[in-house]
Amino acid sequence: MTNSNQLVGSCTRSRELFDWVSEMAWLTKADRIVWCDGSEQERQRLTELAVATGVLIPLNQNKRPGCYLHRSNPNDVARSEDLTFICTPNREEAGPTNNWMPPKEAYRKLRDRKLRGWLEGSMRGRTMYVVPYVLGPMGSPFARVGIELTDSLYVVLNMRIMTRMGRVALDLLGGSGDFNRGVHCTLDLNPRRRLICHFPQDNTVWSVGSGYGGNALLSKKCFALRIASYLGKKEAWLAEHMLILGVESPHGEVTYVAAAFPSACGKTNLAMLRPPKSLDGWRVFTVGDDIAWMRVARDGTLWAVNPEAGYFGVAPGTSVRSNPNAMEMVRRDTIFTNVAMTPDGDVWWEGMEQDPVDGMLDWQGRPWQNGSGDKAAHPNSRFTAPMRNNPALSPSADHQQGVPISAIIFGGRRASTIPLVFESFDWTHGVYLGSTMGSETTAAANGKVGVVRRDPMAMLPFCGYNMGDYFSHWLAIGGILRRPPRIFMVNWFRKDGDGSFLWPGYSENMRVLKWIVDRARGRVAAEETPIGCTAGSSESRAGTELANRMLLIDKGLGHHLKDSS
Ligand code: GTP
Ligand code: SPV
Ligand code: MN
Repeated sequence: MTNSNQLVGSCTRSRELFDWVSEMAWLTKADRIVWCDGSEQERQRLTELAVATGVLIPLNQNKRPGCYLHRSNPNDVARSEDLTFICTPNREEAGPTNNWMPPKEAYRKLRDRKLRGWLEGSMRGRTMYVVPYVLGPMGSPFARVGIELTDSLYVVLNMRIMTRMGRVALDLLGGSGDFNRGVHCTLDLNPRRRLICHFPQDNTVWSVGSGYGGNALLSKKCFALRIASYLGKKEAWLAEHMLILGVESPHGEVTYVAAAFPSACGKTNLAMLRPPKSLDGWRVFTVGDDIAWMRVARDGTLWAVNPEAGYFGVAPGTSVRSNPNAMEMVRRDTIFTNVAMTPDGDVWWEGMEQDPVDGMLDWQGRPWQNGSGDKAAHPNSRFTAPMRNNPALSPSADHQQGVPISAIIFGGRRASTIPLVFESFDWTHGVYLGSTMGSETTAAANGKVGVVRRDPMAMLPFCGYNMGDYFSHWLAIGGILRRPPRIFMVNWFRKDGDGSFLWPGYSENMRVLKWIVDRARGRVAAEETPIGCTAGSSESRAGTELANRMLLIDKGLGHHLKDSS
């Protein structure tokens, strides 16, 4: 331990960080402590170790330089909402939509010696990595420091892509004790000893028993959403499950839009959209693909930063046709999780639009037969890629103040009822639409897929406090916005009687984006209906087949309303 303690001492000027790391090392009885510096040498060293220990499988380095495959435990392939807890002194603070546990009970369960707490001695024989990271652009007044302690090499290497990780974070922290305290331990991956506990009052997250994505990369849903939403409520800002994009018109005018869709409902795809040929001259740039931190500026406008530095994106359905930018992005420096592997060491997944080749291994590493009915890639298989590799990355992605938001979009996955697009009458009505939003469940979380549930603002699994207070907070933010963004509802997922999508989606969503931008800039009229403003005559005048289809889908809703009234 002397050696590790020396290491501890030499790495931080923060007494509180030093004490906390020492305390956790003592609790978990980690054999070694490694402070991550974020350097390229470190990446190489840890990657070699991950390959040697079977954590990562090298892919074909000619085809995909710097790319690796990870196969997670088959019982650990998605977020576990039922094992995710908000631990506040009162149940009321967690609210009716969160699992709740008193902090004392959670801490006791995980660290009490007499009760053989799960973290006691949990890293014996293992290495504890200290992963310091920054959320938000470097130099931004909104940037925050987190430290994740983990015994998982996979987590370290993912965090390196997803955040600004290493020395930069310790430098930013300096002697301060203001950082998110994340403790992650893989344990034995027994689902009965799996728990993701958030302590908002302590700026702390303890996650045990899972090595998968949102359960284990504590910067993401745990800190940047659940804990940050709590901080946002206290400090008058918003932490949201939203992509951020910039739309550039043919005249070079850029409009920034934020959009909240539930997990696996199209954020990454919309954020990276490449417009269709028919809308020549329009361009979309990605600021963020999953999380937005938004503040009201002194002049009453809303500004957003993306706290992350990489994308943890859904693989299935990603193809040269649906998301060419993503396909380019994952050609290098990418960690794939639970995708299928071809005999020449490349990756494959359903919806890639490349025929599966013979001799593939499925996501569990078993020989896969085409036509067997089994999926080759897990439906929630993912890629972790640095945002720098995104050909559509916005030049504003690193702006310290973020970008000004002109429109907010809410959207769910709804086979029926909800039209393609409509606009709220005002902020309050928009908050109502977002808070009553429903969406069909997806493979991003454990449990049944395709069941409609309420998912307010796509935050049901991610709001770190009482959902009722969260709605009030949105209304209060509206009260201090002098120029509130317009709020829209979209649904790319309406189906016809045969179960086919009515709307082509993907690049064609640019048509809807264009209408939203034109509305936000006040240059196009809309039709007022009982539910909000719709793209009426103006779009049909455009006369294209798709514009008419857009209108037809909305007219479908008109009939629905008439039928039910
Ligand atoms: P998380 O990372 O879980 O938060 O998901 P996300 O919201 O970023 O979803 P993503 O863009 O990764 O899309 C999820 C799935 O929806 C993929 O299989 C996509 O192919 C599919 N999808 C995305 N956009 C569209 C669309 O416009 N139409 C249709 N039909 N499917 C879409
Ligand atoms: C989501 O489920 O919304 C994700 C993936 O973005 S995870 O990080 O696993 O939560
Ligand atoms: Mn997400």
